[in-house]
Amino acid sequence: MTGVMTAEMTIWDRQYECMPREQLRELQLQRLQQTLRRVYAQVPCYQNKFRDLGVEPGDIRSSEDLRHLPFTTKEDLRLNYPYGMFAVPMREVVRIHSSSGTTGKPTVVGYTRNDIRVWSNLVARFMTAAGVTADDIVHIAFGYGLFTGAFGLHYGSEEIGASVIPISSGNTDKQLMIMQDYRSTALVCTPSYALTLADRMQQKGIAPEALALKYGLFGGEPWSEEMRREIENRLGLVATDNYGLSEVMGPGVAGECQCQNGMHLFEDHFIAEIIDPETGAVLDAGAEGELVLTSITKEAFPIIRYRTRDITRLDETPCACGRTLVRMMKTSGRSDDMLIIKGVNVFPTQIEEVLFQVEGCQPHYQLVIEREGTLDTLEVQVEVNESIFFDEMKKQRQFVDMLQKRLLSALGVGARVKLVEPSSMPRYEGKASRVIDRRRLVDKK
Ligand code: DLL
Repeated sequence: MTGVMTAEMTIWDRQYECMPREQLRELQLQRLQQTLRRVYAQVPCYQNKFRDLGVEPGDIRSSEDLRHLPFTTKEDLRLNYPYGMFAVPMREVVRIHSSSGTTGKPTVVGYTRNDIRVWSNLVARFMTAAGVTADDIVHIAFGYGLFTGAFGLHYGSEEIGASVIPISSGNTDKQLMIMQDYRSTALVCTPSYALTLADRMQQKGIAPEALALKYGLFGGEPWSEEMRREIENRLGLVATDNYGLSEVMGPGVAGECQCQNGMHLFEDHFIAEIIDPETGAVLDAGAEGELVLTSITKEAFPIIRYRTRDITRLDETPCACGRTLVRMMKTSGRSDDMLIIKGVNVFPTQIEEVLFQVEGCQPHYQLVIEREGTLDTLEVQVEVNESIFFDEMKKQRQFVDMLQKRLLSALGVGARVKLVEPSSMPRYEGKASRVIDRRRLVDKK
Protein backbone atom coordinates (compact mmCIF):
# COMPACT_ATOMS: atom_id res chain seq x y z
CA MET A 1 0.00 0.00 0.00
CA THR A 2 1.17 3.54 -0.64
CA GLY A 3 0.69 6.81 1.16
CA VAL A 4 -1.65 8.08 -1.54
CA MET A 5 -4.99 9.26 -0.23
CA THR A 6 -7.79 7.05 -1.49
CA ALA A 7 -11.13 8.30 -2.77
CA GLU A 8 -12.54 7.87 0.75
CA MET A 9 -9.67 10.00 1.99
CA THR A 10 -8.52 7.52 4.60
CA ILE A 11 -5.54 9.42 5.90
CA TRP A 12 -2.47 7.32 6.45
CA ASP A 13 0.52 9.30 5.20
CA ARG A 14 2.81 6.29 5.01
CA GLN A 15 5.55 8.37 3.45
CA TYR A 16 5.80 10.37 6.67
CA GLU A 17 4.24 8.15 9.32
CA CYS A 18 6.47 5.20 8.44
CA MET A 19 9.59 7.15 7.46
CA PRO A 20 12.93 5.63 8.55
CA ARG A 21 13.98 7.60 11.63
CA GLU A 22 17.27 8.78 10.16
CA GLN A 23 15.43 10.35 7.24
CA LEU A 24 12.83 11.79 9.59
CA ARG A 25 15.58 13.56 11.55
CA GLU A 26 16.90 15.14 8.36
CA LEU A 27 13.43 16.34 7.44
CA GLN A 28 12.95 17.75 10.94
CA LEU A 29 16.21 19.67 10.79
CA GLN A 30 15.41 21.18 7.44
CA ARG A 31 11.92 22.24 8.57
CA LEU A 32 13.28 23.53 11.89
CA GLN A 33 15.80 25.75 10.15
CA GLN A 34 13.08 27.28 7.98
CA THR A 35 10.91 27.91 11.04
CA LEU A 36 13.77 29.50 12.96
CA ARG A 37 14.56 31.88 10.13
CA ARG A 38 10.93 32.91 9.99
CA VAL A 39 10.40 33.49 13.70
CA TYR A 40 13.70 35.36 13.98
CA ALA A 41 12.62 37.70 11.20
CA GLN A 42 8.97 38.09 12.19
CA VAL A 43 8.51 37.70 15.96
CA PRO A 44 10.29 40.28 18.16
CA CYS A 45 9.92 38.05 21.25
CA TYR A 46 12.00 35.33 19.57
CA GLN A 47 14.50 37.77 18.17
CA ASN A 48 15.11 39.11 21.69
CA LYS A 49 15.27 35.67 23.25
CA PHE A 50 17.76 34.41 20.65
CA ARG A 51 19.90 37.53 21.05
CA ASP A 52 19.91 37.20 24.83
CA LEU A 53 21.38 33.72 24.45
CA GLY A 54 23.68 34.77 21.63
CA VAL A 55 22.24 32.31 19.09
CA GLU A 56 21.17 32.87 15.53
CA PRO A 57 19.08 30.57 13.34
CA GLY A 58 22.20 29.69 11.29
CA ASP A 59 23.89 28.24 14.41
CA ILE A 60 21.42 25.36 14.53
CA ARG A 61 23.05 22.75 12.30
CA SER A 62 21.90 19.49 13.90
CA SER A 63 19.01 18.27 16.00
CA GLU A 64 21.47 18.21 18.95
CA ASP A 65 21.76 22.00 18.61
CA LEU A 66 18.09 22.41 19.44
CA ARG A 67 19.01 22.49 23.10
CA HIS A 68 20.86 25.79 22.61
CA LEU A 69 17.60 27.53 21.77
CA PRO A 70 15.53 29.32 24.43
CA PHE A 71 12.36 27.81 25.89
CA THR A 72 8.97 29.42 25.35
CA THR A 73 6.63 29.47 28.34
CA LYS A 74 3.04 30.37 29.00
CA GLU A 75 4.38 33.60 30.54
CA ASP A 76 5.91 34.61 27.18
CA LEU A 77 2.51 34.14 25.57
CA ARG A 78 0.85 36.21 28.29
CA LEU A 79 3.35 39.03 27.85
CA ASN A 80 2.64 39.09 24.13
CA TYR A 81 -1.15 38.90 24.46
CA PRO A 82 -3.06 38.80 22.19
CA TYR A 83 -1.25 38.72 18.82
CA GLY A 84 2.39 39.45 19.64
CA MET A 85 3.63 35.94 18.85
CA PHE A 86 2.00 35.74 15.42
CA ALA A 87 4.48 35.37 12.55
CA VAL A 88 2.16 36.52 9.75
CA PRO A 89 0.02 39.64 9.23
CA MET A 90 -3.59 39.32 10.48
CA ARG A 91 -4.92 39.32 6.93
CA GLU A 92 -3.36 35.86 6.50
CA VAL A 93 -4.98 34.53 9.69
CA VAL A 94 -8.25 32.71 8.99
CA ARG A 95 -9.02 31.35 12.47
CA ILE A 96 -8.43 32.23 16.09
CA HIS A 97 -8.71 29.88 19.06
CA SER A 98 -7.65 30.22 22.65
CA SER A 99 -6.90 28.02 25.59
CA SER A 100 -9.09 27.87 28.63
CA GLY A 101 -6.49 28.59 31.33
CA THR A 102 -7.73 28.75 34.89
CA THR A 103 -6.19 32.09 35.82
CA GLY A 104 -5.50 35.35 34.04
CA LYS A 105 -5.91 36.03 30.36
CA PRO A 106 -6.33 33.12 27.97
CA THR A 107 -3.68 32.28 25.39
CA VAL A 108 -4.58 33.34 21.87
CA VAL A 109 -3.50 31.26 18.86
CA GLY A 110 -4.00 31.78 15.13
CA TYR A 111 -4.05 29.68 11.97
CA THR A 112 -3.46 30.46 8.30
CA ARG A 113 -5.42 28.61 5.65
CA ASN A 114 -2.51 26.23 5.29
CA ASP A 115 -2.29 25.71 9.08
CA ILE A 116 -5.95 24.63 9.06
CA ARG A 117 -5.21 22.22 6.21
CA VAL A 118 -2.27 20.67 8.10
CA TRP A 119 -4.24 20.56 11.35
CA SER A 120 -7.18 18.76 9.70
CA ASN A 121 -4.78 16.32 8.10
CA LEU A 122 -3.07 15.48 11.38
CA VAL A 123 -6.35 14.95 13.19
CA ALA A 124 -7.48 12.77 10.27
CA ARG A 125 -4.26 10.79 10.71
CA PHE A 126 -4.88 9.83 14.30
CA MET A 127 -8.57 9.20 13.68
CA THR A 128 -7.58 6.84 10.85
CA ALA A 129 -5.02 5.16 13.12
CA ALA A 130 -7.81 4.65 15.68
CA GLY A 131 -9.96 2.91 13.05
CA VAL A 132 -12.29 5.66 11.80
CA THR A 133 -13.14 5.60 8.06
CA ALA A 134 -15.51 7.34 5.64
CA ASP A 135 -18.20 4.87 6.73
CA ASP A 136 -18.28 6.21 10.27
CA ILE A 137 -20.71 8.61 11.88
CA VAL A 138 -18.71 10.79 14.24
CA HIS A 139 -20.49 12.26 17.26
CA ILE A 140 -18.55 15.31 18.49
CA ALA A 141 -19.47 16.11 22.08
CA PHE A 142 -16.72 18.66 22.72
CA GLY A 143 -17.99 22.22 23.13
CA TYR A 144 -17.76 24.21 19.88
CA GLY A 145 -16.11 27.55 20.51
CA LEU A 146 -12.67 28.89 21.30
CA PHE A 147 -11.60 25.46 22.62
CA THR A 148 -9.70 23.64 19.87
CA GLY A 149 -11.21 20.19 20.58
CA ALA A 150 -14.47 20.37 18.64
CA PHE A 151 -13.25 22.17 15.51
CA GLY A 152 -10.09 20.09 15.37
CA LEU A 153 -11.94 16.78 15.40
CA HIS A 154 -14.67 18.18 13.16
CA TYR A 155 -12.33 19.13 10.33
CA GLY A 156 -10.34 15.92 10.76
CA SER A 157 -13.49 13.80 10.45
CA GLU A 158 -14.57 15.66 7.32
CA GLU A 159 -11.11 15.15 5.82
CA ILE A 160 -11.60 11.41 6.23
CA GLY A 161 -15.04 11.70 4.67
CA ALA A 162 -16.87 10.51 7.78
CA SER A 163 -20.31 11.94 8.60
CA VAL A 164 -20.02 14.48 11.40
CA ILE A 165 -22.67 15.15 14.03
CA PRO A 166 -21.63 18.48 15.61
CA ILE A 167 -23.78 17.99 18.70
CA SER A 168 -21.38 20.01 20.93
CA SER A 169 -21.32 19.53 24.70
CA GLY A 170 -24.05 19.30 27.33
CA ASN A 171 -27.60 17.95 27.44
CA THR A 172 -26.66 14.35 28.10
CA ASP A 173 -30.15 12.95 27.49
CA LYS A 174 -30.28 14.50 24.04
CA GLN A 175 -26.80 13.18 23.30
CA LEU A 176 -28.01 9.66 24.09
CA MET A 177 -31.12 10.03 21.99
CA ILE A 178 -29.14 11.25 18.99
CA MET A 179 -26.52 8.56 19.44
CA GLN A 180 -29.26 5.92 19.36
CA ASP A 181 -31.36 7.39 16.57
CA TYR A 182 -28.56 8.60 14.26
CA ARG A 183 -26.48 5.45 14.87
CA SER A 184 -23.29 7.28 15.85
CA THR A 185 -20.32 4.92 15.47
CA ALA A 186 -17.51 7.08 16.86
CA LEU A 187 -17.72 9.17 20.03
CA VAL A 188 -15.46 12.19 20.53
CA CYS A 189 -15.25 13.84 23.96
CA THR A 190 -13.17 13.95 27.13
CA PRO A 191 -12.80 10.63 28.98
CA SER A 192 -14.68 12.22 31.90
CA TYR A 193 -17.67 12.97 29.72
CA ALA A 194 -17.61 9.42 28.37
CA LEU A 195 -18.14 8.28 31.96
CA THR A 196 -20.92 10.80 32.50
CA LEU A 197 -22.64 9.35 29.41
CA ALA A 198 -22.12 5.80 30.70
CA ASP A 199 -23.68 6.69 34.04
CA ARG A 200 -26.70 8.26 32.44
CA MET A 201 -27.13 5.21 30.20
CA GLN A 202 -27.13 3.00 33.24
CA GLN A 203 -29.71 5.19 35.00
CA LYS A 204 -31.95 5.10 31.94
CA GLY A 205 -31.46 1.38 31.38
CA ILE A 206 -29.78 1.83 27.99
CA ALA A 207 -27.46 -1.12 27.29
CA PRO A 208 -24.27 -0.54 25.25
CA GLU A 209 -25.75 -2.85 22.61
CA ALA A 210 -28.52 -0.32 22.04
CA LEU A 211 -25.88 2.02 20.60
CA ALA A 212 -23.86 1.55 17.42
CA LEU A 213 -20.61 2.88 18.89
CA LYS A 214 -17.38 1.22 17.71
CA TYR A 215 -14.74 3.79 18.55
CA GLY A 216 -14.18 6.31 21.30
CA LEU A 217 -11.60 9.01 20.60
CA PHE A 218 -10.87 10.62 23.92
CA GLY A 219 -8.48 13.40 24.86
CA GLY A 220 -8.06 16.78 26.44
CA GLU A 221 -7.13 15.50 29.92
CA PRO A 222 -5.11 12.75 31.61
CA TRP A 223 -6.82 9.39 32.20
CA SER A 224 -5.58 6.05 33.43
CA GLU A 225 -5.54 2.60 31.79
CA GLU A 226 -8.11 1.55 34.38
CA MET A 227 -10.41 4.33 33.23
CA ARG A 228 -9.95 3.19 29.64
CA ARG A 229 -11.13 -0.33 30.49
CA GLU A 230 -14.09 0.99 32.46
CA ILE A 231 -15.21 3.18 29.53
CA GLU A 232 -14.68 0.40 26.98
CA ASN A 233 -16.80 -2.04 29.00
CA ARG A 234 -19.58 0.37 29.74
CA LEU A 235 -19.89 1.90 26.28
CA GLY A 236 -18.96 -1.16 24.25
CA LEU A 237 -16.27 0.50 22.13
CA VAL A 238 -12.52 0.61 21.54
CA ALA A 239 -11.12 3.68 23.32
CA THR A 240 -8.02 5.46 22.08
CA ASP A 241 -6.19 8.43 23.55
CA ASN A 242 -5.22 11.58 21.71
CA TYR A 243 -3.20 14.55 22.84
CA GLY A 244 -2.63 18.14 21.94
CA LEU A 245 -2.62 21.65 23.29
CA SER A 246 -3.82 24.88 21.82
CA GLU A 247 -0.43 26.60 22.08
CA VAL A 248 1.04 23.98 19.76
CA MET A 249 -1.99 23.42 17.51
CA GLY A 250 -4.83 21.75 19.42
CA PRO A 251 -5.68 18.04 19.10
CA GLY A 252 -3.57 16.27 16.48
CA VAL A 253 -0.14 16.51 18.07
CA ALA A 254 -0.22 12.82 18.98
CA GLY A 255 -2.75 10.00 18.86
CA GLU A 256 -2.97 6.28 19.50
CA CYS A 257 -3.38 3.61 16.87
CA GLN A 258 -5.46 0.50 17.45
CA CYS A 259 -2.52 -1.15 19.25
CA GLN A 260 -3.40 1.17 22.18
CA ASN A 261 0.19 1.38 23.35
CA GLY A 262 1.00 5.06 23.40
CA MET A 263 0.25 8.01 21.13
CA HIS A 264 2.22 8.40 17.90
CA LEU A 265 3.60 11.92 17.92
CA PHE A 266 3.57 13.54 14.49
CA GLU A 267 7.28 14.22 14.34
CA ASP A 268 7.24 15.45 10.77
CA HIS A 269 5.44 18.53 12.18
CA PHE A 270 6.65 18.72 15.79
CA ILE A 271 9.97 18.01 17.49
CA ALA A 272 9.59 16.52 20.95
CA GLU A 273 12.12 16.71 23.78
CA ILE A 274 11.91 15.49 27.36
CA ILE A 275 13.47 17.71 30.00
CA ASP A 276 13.97 17.71 33.72
CA PRO A 277 11.24 20.14 34.85
CA GLU A 278 13.47 21.47 37.64
CA THR A 279 16.73 22.10 35.80
CA GLY A 280 15.60 22.29 32.18
CA ALA A 281 18.27 19.73 31.20
CA VAL A 282 17.41 17.52 28.22
CA LEU A 283 16.85 13.88 29.23
CA ASP A 284 17.01 10.68 27.18
CA ALA A 285 13.88 10.07 25.17
CA GLY A 286 13.08 7.02 27.32
CA ALA A 287 13.18 8.94 30.59
CA GLU A 288 10.12 10.44 32.22
CA GLY A 289 10.04 14.22 32.35
CA GLU A 290 8.38 17.32 30.94
CA LEU A 291 7.45 17.31 27.28
CA VAL A 292 8.82 20.23 25.27
CA LEU A 293 7.48 20.79 21.76
CA THR A 294 8.71 22.79 18.77
CA SER A 295 6.43 23.27 15.77
CA ILE A 296 8.24 23.01 12.44
CA THR A 297 5.52 23.61 9.84
CA LYS A 298 3.17 26.14 11.40
CA GLU A 299 2.83 29.52 9.71
CA ALA A 300 0.69 31.82 11.86
CA PHE A 301 1.79 30.74 15.31
CA PRO A 302 5.06 28.82 15.26
CA ILE A 303 6.36 27.91 18.70
CA ILE A 304 9.91 27.09 19.76
CA ARG A 305 10.66 24.69 22.63
CA TYR A 306 7.32 25.19 24.35
CA ARG A 307 7.27 23.92 27.92
CA THR A 308 4.02 21.96 27.99
CA ARG A 309 4.21 21.11 31.74
CA ASP A 310 2.94 17.64 30.79
CA ILE A 311 4.89 14.79 32.34
CA THR A 312 5.41 11.81 30.06
CA ARG A 313 7.92 9.45 28.44
CA LEU A 314 8.67 8.78 24.79
CA ASP A 315 9.13 5.29 23.37
CA GLU A 316 11.04 4.85 20.13
CA THR A 317 10.62 1.07 19.88
CA PRO A 318 8.75 -0.07 16.74
CA CYS A 319 4.98 -0.36 16.88
CA ALA A 320 3.12 -3.30 15.35
CA CYS A 321 1.10 -0.89 13.16
CA GLY A 322 4.24 0.00 11.17
CA ARG A 323 4.37 3.66 12.12
CA THR A 324 7.92 4.72 12.98
CA LEU A 325 6.82 7.83 14.89
CA VAL A 326 7.80 7.94 18.52
CA ARG A 327 5.05 6.99 20.99
CA MET A 328 4.12 9.30 23.81
CA MET A 329 2.97 7.34 26.84
CA LYS A 330 -0.16 8.28 28.75
CA THR A 331 0.83 11.38 30.70
CA SER A 332 0.72 11.12 34.46
CA GLY A 333 -0.60 14.68 34.38
CA ARG A 334 0.67 18.22 34.34
CA SER A 335 3.48 19.21 36.63
CA ASP A 336 1.17 22.03 37.82
CA ASP A 337 -1.40 19.41 38.86
CA MET A 338 1.10 17.34 40.77
CA LEU A 339 0.25 17.43 44.45
CA ILE A 340 3.00 17.58 46.99
CA ILE A 341 1.63 15.93 50.09
CA LYS A 342 3.99 15.88 53.03
CA GLY A 343 6.82 16.25 50.57
CA VAL A 344 5.73 13.30 48.41
CA ASN A 345 4.80 13.92 44.77
CA VAL A 346 1.38 12.54 43.93
CA PHE A 347 -0.47 12.68 40.62
CA PRO A 348 -4.28 12.41 40.70
CA THR A 349 -4.06 9.67 38.03
CA GLN A 350 -2.15 7.44 40.49
CA ILE A 351 -5.08 7.66 42.89
CA GLU A 352 -7.50 7.00 40.06
CA GLU A 353 -5.63 3.78 39.19
CA VAL A 354 -6.04 2.47 42.74
CA LEU A 355 -9.73 3.36 42.98
CA PHE A 356 -10.58 1.81 39.65
CA GLN A 357 -9.10 -1.52 40.68
CA VAL A 358 -11.44 -1.88 43.64
CA GLU A 359 -14.80 -3.53 43.09
CA GLY A 360 -17.54 -1.32 44.48
CA CYS A 361 -15.79 2.04 43.88
CA GLN A 362 -17.47 4.15 41.23
CA PRO A 363 -15.25 6.09 38.83
CA HIS A 364 -16.16 9.40 40.45
CA TYR A 365 -13.85 10.92 43.00
CA GLN A 366 -12.51 14.15 44.35
CA LEU A 367 -9.31 14.98 46.20
CA VAL A 368 -9.34 17.50 49.00
CA ILE A 369 -6.02 18.74 50.33
CA GLU A 370 -5.82 20.75 53.49
CA ARG A 371 -3.20 21.97 55.87
CA GLU A 372 -3.69 21.18 59.52
CA GLY A 373 -1.04 23.16 61.38
CA THR A 374 2.06 22.47 59.36
CA LEU A 375 0.86 19.09 58.11
CA ASP A 376 -0.75 18.46 54.73
CA THR A 377 -3.69 16.11 54.65
CA LEU A 378 -5.18 14.38 51.65
CA GLU A 379 -8.77 13.20 51.67
CA VAL A 380 -9.98 10.98 48.86
CA GLN A 381 -13.73 11.19 48.50
CA VAL A 382 -15.04 8.39 46.37
CA GLU A 383 -18.47 7.29 45.29
CA VAL A 384 -19.28 3.70 46.10
CA ASN A 385 -22.15 1.54 45.00
CA GLU A 386 -25.29 1.29 47.10
CA SER A 387 -24.51 -2.08 48.65
CA ILE A 388 -21.31 -0.68 50.14
CA PHE A 389 -22.71 2.71 51.05
CA PHE A 390 -25.61 1.19 52.96
CA ASP A 391 -23.59 -1.72 54.34
CA GLU A 392 -23.20 -2.18 58.10
CA MET A 393 -20.61 0.07 59.77
CA LYS A 394 -18.11 -2.71 60.39
CA LYS A 395 -18.00 -3.79 56.76
CA GLN A 396 -17.74 -0.18 55.63
CA ARG A 397 -14.84 0.36 58.03
CA GLN A 398 -13.06 -2.66 56.56
CA PHE A 399 -13.61 -1.33 53.05
CA VAL A 400 -12.16 2.05 54.00
CA ASP A 401 -9.15 0.40 55.70
CA MET A 402 -8.46 -1.70 52.63
CA LEU A 403 -8.60 1.37 50.35
CA GLN A 404 -6.35 3.37 52.67
CA LYS A 405 -3.77 0.58 52.72
CA ARG A 406 -3.76 0.33 48.94
CA LEU A 407 -3.40 4.08 48.56
CA LEU A 408 -0.55 4.18 51.06
CA SER A 409 1.34 1.47 49.24
CA ALA A 410 0.77 3.03 45.79
CA LEU A 411 1.47 6.65 46.75
CA GLY A 412 3.95 6.33 49.57
CA VAL A 413 1.91 8.73 51.66
CA GLY A 414 -1.24 8.22 53.69
CA ALA A 415 -4.67 9.43 52.59
CA ARG A 416 -7.97 9.53 54.42
CA VAL A 417 -10.79 7.89 52.48
CA LYS A 418 -14.36 9.13 52.68
CA LEU A 419 -17.08 7.08 51.01
CA VAL A 420 -19.84 9.13 49.46
CA GLU A 421 -23.28 8.24 48.18
CA PRO A 422 -23.79 7.08 44.58
CA SER A 423 -24.42 9.99 42.17
CA SER A 424 -23.32 12.64 44.70
CA MET A 425 -20.07 13.75 43.03
CA PRO A 426 -19.99 16.29 40.20
CA ARG A 427 -20.26 14.97 36.64
CA TYR A 428 -18.31 16.68 33.86
CA GLU A 429 -19.23 17.75 30.35
CA GLY A 430 -15.68 18.74 29.42
CA LYS A 431 -12.43 18.44 31.30
CA ALA A 432 -12.80 17.18 34.86
CA SER A 433 -11.52 19.13 37.82
CA ARG A 434 -11.14 16.74 40.69
CA VAL A 435 -8.73 18.53 43.02
CA ILE A 436 -9.73 20.97 45.74
CA ASP A 437 -6.55 22.32 47.26
CA ARG A 438 -7.56 24.33 50.30
CA ARG A 439 -3.89 24.98 51.11
CA ARG A 440 -3.77 27.46 48.25
CA LEU A 441 -6.59 29.44 49.85
CA VAL A 442 -4.72 29.48 53.16
CA ASP A 443 -1.42 30.44 51.45
CA LYS A 444 -3.09 33.30 49.62
CA LYS A 445 -4.48 34.90 52.78
O1 DLL B 1 -7.10 20.11 25.36
C1 DLL B 1 -6.50 20.10 23.03
C2 DLL B 1 -7.20 18.82 22.85
C3 DLL B 1 -8.55 18.81 22.63
C4 DLL B 1 -6.50 17.62 22.87
C5 DLL B 1 -9.20 17.61 22.44
C6 DLL B 1 -7.13 16.43 22.65
C7 DLL B 1 -8.50 16.43 22.44
P1 DLL B 1 -5.92 22.81 25.80
O2 DLL B 1 -7.27 23.18 26.27
O3 DLL B 1 -4.96 23.89 25.44
O4 DLL B 1 -5.98 21.91 24.53
O5 DLL B 1 -5.27 21.91 26.92
C8 DLL B 1 -4.03 21.29 26.74
O6 DLL B 1 -4.64 19.42 28.14
O7 DLL B 1 -1.24 20.49 28.00
C9 DLL B 1 -2.54 18.54 28.72
O8 DLL B 1 -2.26 18.97 30.03
C10 DLL B 1 -4.03 18.24 28.60
N1 DLL B 1 -4.26 17.14 27.64
C11 DLL B 1 -4.75 17.23 26.40
N2 DLL B 1 -4.87 15.98 25.87
C12 DLL B 1 -4.42 15.10 26.80
C13 DLL B 1 -4.27 13.69 26.88
C14 DLL B 1 -6.59 20.68 24.43
N3 DLL B 1 -4.65 12.89 25.89
C15 DLL B 1 -3.67 20.45 27.94
N4 DLL B 1 -3.74 13.18 27.99
C16 DLL B 1 -2.37 19.69 27.73
C17 DLL B 1 -3.36 13.96 29.03
C18 DLL B 1 -4.01 15.86 27.94
N5 DLL B 1 -3.49 15.28 29.03
